[in-house]
Amino acid sequence: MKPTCILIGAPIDTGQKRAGCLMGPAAYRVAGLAQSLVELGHPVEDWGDLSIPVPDPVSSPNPVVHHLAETVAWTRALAEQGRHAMQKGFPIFMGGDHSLSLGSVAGVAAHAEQIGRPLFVLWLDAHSDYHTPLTTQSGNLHGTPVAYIAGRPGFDAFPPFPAPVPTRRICLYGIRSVDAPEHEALLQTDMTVCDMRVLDERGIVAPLREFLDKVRAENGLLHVSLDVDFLDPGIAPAVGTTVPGGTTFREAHLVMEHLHESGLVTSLDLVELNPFLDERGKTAKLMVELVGSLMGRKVFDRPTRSFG
Ligand code: NNH
Ligand code: MN
Ligand code: MN
Ligand code: MN
Repeated sequence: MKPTCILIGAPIDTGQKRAGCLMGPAAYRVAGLAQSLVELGHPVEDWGDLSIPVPDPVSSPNPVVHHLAETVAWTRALAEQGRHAMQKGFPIFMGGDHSLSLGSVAGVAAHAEQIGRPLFVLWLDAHSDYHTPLTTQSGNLHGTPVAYIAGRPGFDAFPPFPAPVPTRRICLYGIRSVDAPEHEALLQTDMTVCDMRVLDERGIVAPLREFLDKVRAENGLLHVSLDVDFLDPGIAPAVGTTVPGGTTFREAHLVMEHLHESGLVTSLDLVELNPFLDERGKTAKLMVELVGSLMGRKVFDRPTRSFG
């Protein structure tokens, strides 16, 4: 029995400064995400869009940080819903900007701890998102979730992360924009950092296989966080922070196909889609197709693959 996909919309715009990501969940629905999953044989439950209460103000020690109270409120709401969804099936968190993952991964981590399995995180992104609210220079909290997940200090306004993920269980994949304070902090860790240079030299599959082998060896849960800017802006223009030199159409599908074949992925974020910047739904449709590959769509279905 294929797992039930649980769609959770999180119309969040407050983790960065360009309006439009809040239309993301609607765009995924219009692009046919649920229908595509049904065609692949997955039961689908759409739990609708989350919302937050008007948040109590919180003060930030770093004056450039904006929308801290709203982001904390989203984090709480997503963590609770995410934990609940993990008990019922395979959550797909539809953003919304990447500040969504502060909450989605918190919920997934709480579940992993409860069932006593280690959580691994695969971060498909142009950026490392390893700032804390203290180190960010833009003040945009979408640049901070990996630090929260890893248990870095500086998140005092947030609920304590339920079970911080050791950095050796986190893999950044496709990155090509890292700020100096993030770089310095990352060098102090044993995180697997597959920047674009690594993928250019080694290919898109080999480093992924190595990470998946680690997940398998420890019987881990695997959360995948897919930022639209992982993709090259030529194929995925609907994102506020385009960085040239991203993954191609085939590379991205190949990553998804390998993730499917691994059978290890247990939850997914779709983040940073800004439909206001899209070209006739091109990016939304591509993201839906990529989810299709991740959930089992194949170009040609052979009983076995033997590419080594
Ligand atoms: N590192 C930059 C910042 O913190 C950019 C982050 N932007 C992203 N992350 N889109 O994925 O502001
Ligand atoms: Mn703002
Ligand atoms: Mn990101
Ligand atoms: Mn990014």
